Amino acid sequence: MSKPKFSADAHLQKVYSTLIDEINYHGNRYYVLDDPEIPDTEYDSLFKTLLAFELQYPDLVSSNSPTQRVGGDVLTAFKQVRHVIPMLSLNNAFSDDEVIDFAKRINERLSSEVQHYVAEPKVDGLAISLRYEKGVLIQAATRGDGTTGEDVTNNIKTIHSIPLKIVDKSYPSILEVRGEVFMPIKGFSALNIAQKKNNEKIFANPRNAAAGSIRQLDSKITAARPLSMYCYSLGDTSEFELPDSHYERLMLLKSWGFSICKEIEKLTGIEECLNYYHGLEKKRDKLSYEIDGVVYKLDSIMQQEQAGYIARAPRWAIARKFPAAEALTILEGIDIQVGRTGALTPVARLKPVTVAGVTVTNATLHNQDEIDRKDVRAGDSVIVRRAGDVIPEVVRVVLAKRPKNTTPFSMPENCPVCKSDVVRLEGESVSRCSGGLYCEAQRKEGIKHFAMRRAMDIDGLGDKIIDQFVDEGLVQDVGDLYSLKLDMLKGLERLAEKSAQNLLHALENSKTTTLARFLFALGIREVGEVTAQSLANYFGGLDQIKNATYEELLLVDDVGPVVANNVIAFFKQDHNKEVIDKLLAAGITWPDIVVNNKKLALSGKIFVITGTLNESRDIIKNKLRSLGAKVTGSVSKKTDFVIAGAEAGSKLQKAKKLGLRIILAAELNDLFNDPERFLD
Ligand code: JCF
Repeated sequence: MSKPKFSADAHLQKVYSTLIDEINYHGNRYYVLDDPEIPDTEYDSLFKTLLAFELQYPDLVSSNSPTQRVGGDVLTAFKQVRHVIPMLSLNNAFSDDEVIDFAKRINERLSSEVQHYVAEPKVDGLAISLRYEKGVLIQAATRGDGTTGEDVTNNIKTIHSIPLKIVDKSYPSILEVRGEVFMPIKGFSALNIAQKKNNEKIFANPRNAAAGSIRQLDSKITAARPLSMYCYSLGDTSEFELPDSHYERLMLLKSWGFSICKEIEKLTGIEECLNYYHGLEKKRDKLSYEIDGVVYKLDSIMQQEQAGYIARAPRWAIARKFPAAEALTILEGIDIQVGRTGALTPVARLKPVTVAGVTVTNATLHNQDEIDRKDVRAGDSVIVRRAGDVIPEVVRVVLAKRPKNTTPFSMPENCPVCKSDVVRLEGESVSRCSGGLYCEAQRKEGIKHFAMRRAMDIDGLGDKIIDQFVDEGLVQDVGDLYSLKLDMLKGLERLAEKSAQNLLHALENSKTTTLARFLFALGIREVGEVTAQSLANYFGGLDQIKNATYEELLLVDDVGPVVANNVIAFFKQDHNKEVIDKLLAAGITWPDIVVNNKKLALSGKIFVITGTLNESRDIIKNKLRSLGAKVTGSVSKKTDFVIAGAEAGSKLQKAKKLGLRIILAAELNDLFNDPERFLD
């Protein structure tokens, strides 16, 4: 028998990985299962051994070693991450009846009575998607707009309850796990005490603290924050036999080392779901983390797929929200805000009051009709309500406390900023300033929108600075921003030389963007981030969008007649054309989307999907789009590829006639794993 060859390297590697596995095992018992097997001192001693080992053999240090959770390089910005499968939002229900309606709708849609639901607390944090390849955490991203988020991998790695590596033997080689990152209440209180002592920002609530900790360019700061994560679903996965039950999938995640909320239950019938909510309502104060309701999901994945989606939310799930917190205060006056599109919004100026831990000084009154309906007047005592991150609102007036001599409110006839006429169209509830870009308020708001993080992301160009630029006549519209020079900024209040330099730098950086962000930044009416992304995906270039006809625009996902008309009207206006030309001349560009430093393999390729496929069309479409491809509905000479499922009909015939490249269902996996092979 031949002796095995002795290799010092292999031996050291083995010692090292055994030690890592042991520490990970105990870390999981402590941080995830909350059931440690060994005393803390012993854990610390194992950890010290690992540190000593790594000090001696620095070449062996692995990025998934538990010592690498401490945070590292300081970033200058977050990279963008395109989600292969979009991160969904949830529809809300505010009463038992609305939950019962949800069940009825589902039963009707599936033509059978749904038996099993899974209920879980709706944790108040921020949604994160973790991507594992071959069991190793390689990327973590925020939800962003659901389609594109930010790469926060370094920060997420500092969270102890998130495995850096999956220990179990059997898992899909590509695995995305989604969940909520949150800050436990105790940790939040301790953090705020420390922040106060160090004269640092105090966080309003655990959710803000969690979000602020994750959006940190310096991961060492994140590492010092007490964060945790509960996982609640899967995203993209490679071929793997997964159970058909959502509950079983969660248990599988748990066995892989992920943290699952202990309160999650599999329930039978909608009655049990209602009881679960009322039980949790009682338990709410005893939980160690903040929740704002309950999430119900159909347990059967097959039924989930049958139920499908509406826009960005699944039909197979609903969030039952706890009632929002309310407080009594005095409405001192009603101010008018002028928005980007000239809409006038009445805003209640309130005597400051604390609602669920947050000081509220303003509340929206929406519009004249709302004010009339509630009969809100200056001087009234009012109940204000604040739910999660929505703008506080005035619920009602306490008439018994109304002082004498109040008068009903009515919208001004002239814009409070530019004095132009205020108009209110037939059948509309909004009053608008007719001043357009003559109105300073509208111009300022347009620039603020442009600079927003989710738009051009111009760091340091805050509201106050924008007000100053417009007031001083330095900037008329967004096109002027890129002509700002250091000497023009000298002597401005709030802008020391260093900040001015940083701002010019940020402006320069913002020039490289994406088409979707640029479109969104332009502020076309009703073109939000999602619509901007759809337009960018569909048309691929600005010129194509500029020249698109009404009919073409209607072909885009979630573009209806109103948006189509707004887009056309926007690009028709000479002023807008000039601004766009100025911006492009200043050097604004959107390179092909690059993911993990690779140009997207299917960039610019046009696909048509036909016939029945194993995976849902939406998923396939998203996978194609995440590789840069465009998916259209009809086959033409311009089409590059046709994906043909079972029973493909006329489109396949046409594709064959045109001699197009046809991809069969069986080839789809190859296409997604190695798209380059399909490009000759
Ligand atoms: O805990 C949450 N905030 C939460 C958010 C839980 C869930 O199960 C969710 C969610 C958002 C979307 N599920 C989806 C699909």
